[in-house]
Amino acid sequence: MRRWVEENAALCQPQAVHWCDGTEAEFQTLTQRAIAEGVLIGLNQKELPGCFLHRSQANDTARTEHCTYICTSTQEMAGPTNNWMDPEKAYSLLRTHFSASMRQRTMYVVPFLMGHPGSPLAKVGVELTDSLYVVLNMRIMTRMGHVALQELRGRNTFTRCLHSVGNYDPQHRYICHFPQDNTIWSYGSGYGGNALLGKKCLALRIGSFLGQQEGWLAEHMLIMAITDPKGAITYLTGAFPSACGKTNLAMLEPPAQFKKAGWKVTTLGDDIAWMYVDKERRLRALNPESGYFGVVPGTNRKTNPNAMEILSHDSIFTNVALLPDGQVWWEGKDGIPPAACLDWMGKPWTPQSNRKAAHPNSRFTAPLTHNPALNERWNDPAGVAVSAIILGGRRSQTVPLIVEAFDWRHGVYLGATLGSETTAAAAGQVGLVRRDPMAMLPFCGYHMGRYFAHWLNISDRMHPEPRIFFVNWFRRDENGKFLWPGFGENLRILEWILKRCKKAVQARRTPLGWMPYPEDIDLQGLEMNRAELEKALSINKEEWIEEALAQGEFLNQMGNELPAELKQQHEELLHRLHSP
Ligand code: SAT
Ligand code: MN
Repeated sequence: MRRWVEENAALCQPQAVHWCDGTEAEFQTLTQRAIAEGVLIGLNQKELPGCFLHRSQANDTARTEHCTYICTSTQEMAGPTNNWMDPEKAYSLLRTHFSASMRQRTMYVVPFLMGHPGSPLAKVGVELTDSLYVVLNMRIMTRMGHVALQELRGRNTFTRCLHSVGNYDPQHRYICHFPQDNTIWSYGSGYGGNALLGKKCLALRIGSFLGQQEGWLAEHMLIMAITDPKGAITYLTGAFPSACGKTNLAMLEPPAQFKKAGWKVTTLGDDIAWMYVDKERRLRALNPESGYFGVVPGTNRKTNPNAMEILSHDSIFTNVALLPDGQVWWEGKDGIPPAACLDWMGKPWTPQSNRKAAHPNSRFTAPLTHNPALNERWNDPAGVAVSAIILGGRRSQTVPLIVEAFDWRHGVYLGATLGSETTAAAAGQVGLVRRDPMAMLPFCGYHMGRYFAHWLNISDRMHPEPRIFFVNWFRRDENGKFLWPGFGENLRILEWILKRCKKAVQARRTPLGWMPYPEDIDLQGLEMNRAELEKALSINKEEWIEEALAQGEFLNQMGNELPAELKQQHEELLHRLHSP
């Protein structure tokens, strides 16, 4: 590792090299340095103790998927859904960019651990970066410093992560993954998913590649626990594309009468799940991260009270608006908009300004332990046994509120064909339906067809398999009104899921899968009647034949790597849709 650091220091030519130890004292020192360098702005320490604001470059506010590459020895290994670059070409191109890129800057050496100390699944990475913002965020999002070096002892490998913001030029931005070398080189961006290399780059792209070889799953999933009034705890994981409410679902606050009856929801993770099959043949999930990097806009006491608590102290805000009194504001916060503030770029803003004050992809970074509803097993290296997997997308039409897969294979088909409208979490147009299998389209580090096969195969080792469900909280009526209230009320759907897991409720067979009888969803206390629920659950066959054809077209891109089982699932779906 030392040799590798020296080599890269010789390449990037920083004026200093700082080895991070991950201590609180170091965090304080580096925070002060970040303020002095203008990387962080101190906030009102009375109202928001330990909180700071970071404003990114205006052109560096989201993941840039078109600059993200999987650099495997053949293009075929990366598959049809990834950008590919020849590794030699990528190394040589990026070497020219990294060359002297840290002149007059400090290179921070950030050892970090994804997963729990002592866990066989845990992975050690070392990120070399010239961004203090990255260092401070890595300290929250990963187990950083001494603990990672400790883990490195006795291992023969670590993920080599090299990062420089360069001059933030989007024309020269590259997020390159070399899974065969266990290496990540990221240049030209300081944004979370592009620059905190433990997160999407290691825990998902490199992770999924390793998972396929080693027989486990690295997934873009939340992990949550639901305690019912009898005290029984059920663990669920859930895959949703970025900015589709994963964090809100993971931290769900039960509606008042559910709370009174004894329902409780606790969180293990809000973004990434590593899952493996244990000796008892059960699927177990753990969260390799140690913090949240959550979307801020829309967060308030009603939509996510736990997140409001989490970000109320010792957290880093990115690209929110700054109030005159040193507090922060964003669209969808409780209360009325401020008369005046500084927007996410630091420009004066009033409600009359014809633009958002906070960036739609503005974020907070805070430790897991801030969460008042943190599940007590969050730090258990064995993870938790998963009873159900929930998949979902953002679809204003066509896709019903809830469907249960007939079996594991059908569930894999539902995941493989998941469609969702694009959001501000990635650069590009917002609101277009795109296929995002298992919400992993931007994060799968190898051929997507082989990833489907891996999902199908892993069930051979499981007994029983978790049940798989598909939800859509975002369906709207002809006037554009949401058909389902969402947020805490989603527990009403989760309750049905739990009953299905316990075989405590019947379901009706539909062409799409098992669906609830409307009377089995508890609507008490909602301003919503059965007819409206039926609308949220309705299936329009014509729309669905079109949808199924679009799914088939997407699957065909996998060519010879499309597992025969999924082809068959597709044909069976069409057959069911065409049956009277
Ligand atoms: O990629 S990030 O981790 O920054 C956020 C997301 O898109 O899920
Ligand atoms: Mn995510």
